[in-house]
Amino acid sequence: MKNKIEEIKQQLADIKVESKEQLEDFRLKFLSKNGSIQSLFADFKNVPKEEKPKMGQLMNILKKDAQAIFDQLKSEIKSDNSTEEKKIDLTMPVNFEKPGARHPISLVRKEIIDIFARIGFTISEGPEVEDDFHVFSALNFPPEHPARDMQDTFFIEKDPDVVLRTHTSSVQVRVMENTTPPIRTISPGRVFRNEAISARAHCIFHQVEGLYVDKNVSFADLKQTLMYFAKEMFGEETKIRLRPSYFPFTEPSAEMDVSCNICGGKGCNVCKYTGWLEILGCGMVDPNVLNQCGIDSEEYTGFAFGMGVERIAMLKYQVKDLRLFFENDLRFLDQFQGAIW
Ligand code: 2U9
Repeated sequence: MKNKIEEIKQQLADIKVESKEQLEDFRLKFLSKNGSIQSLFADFKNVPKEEKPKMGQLMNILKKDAQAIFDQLKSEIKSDNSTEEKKIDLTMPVNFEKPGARHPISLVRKEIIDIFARIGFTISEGPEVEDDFHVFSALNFPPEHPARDMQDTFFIEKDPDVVLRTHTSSVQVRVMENTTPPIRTISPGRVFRNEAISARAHCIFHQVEGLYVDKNVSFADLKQTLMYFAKEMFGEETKIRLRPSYFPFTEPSAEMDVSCNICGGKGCNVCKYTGWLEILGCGMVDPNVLNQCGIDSEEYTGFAFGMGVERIAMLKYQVKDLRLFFENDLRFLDQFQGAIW
């Protein structure tokens, strides 16, 4: 009996357990009902009476030790396995570094572009540094118009013919110069005006302008196109109204308001209790402009419109100060959806 105990002790000292399967083998070999330690107890009756107390003690110690070794191995295998599982778990969500997101102006710009793209408008882009003709003369600005003044326009060289564009209409002038109607295009882009920076104005901002030139284009087409835009942008229940206005490049001209999407037209502090929000200017392209751009105003008519992207974004996101769009404070930018993938 003593030899058997020593033998089992040695086996316990030599054993190597590295997996759940080997742990189970260990349990079966030493601790189970048919295991070697239990069989010692079965043989206990054959131990001479005088040796029984000593042998009983040794057997109990052996059993306890074997159980302690088993428990220790079990806990080691468990923690080992859990780190291994973590390493290879392909279903775990990836721990991305913060990936960045689109700027609110980019989001709104894209939304506007998509709305017009759905009804067949193409996208046109052009230079930010322009000449006088494409920014002013072609668009019917008289020589003494205040917009041509240094107070309103940035000149970047001594040459008064080189200006930063004050609107993206210059892009559409270029499209008209190079295209035979029908023309259906929008021109999104950055524009520059020599203005004092405030909560409502900035010297750099973004516009989307639209132009449609074809035979028989009417004011009714303009109105319907803008109503479609307003409903897509601000919701199906949105109403529009057009107020007469003046621009050198359109005749007749109008400004468009949408019903306030905050109070539904009832009146609130966003719409200054009028129920309406001004969002864009528009009109029928002045025949002089068509002619200047090489399009026969006897044959073709057109409508045009223009809007400031910052203004639309301020209304959409309830932003009270335009300067926030230019500061790139992450606490501000983090509030907008629009991951970059
Ligand atoms: C061509 C002919 C006419 C574009 C137009 C407006 C009216 C307008 C302003 C809105 C806010 C500029 O960003 S803003 O300050 N724009 O009110 N823009 S009609 O008319 C054109 C464009 C191109 C060849």
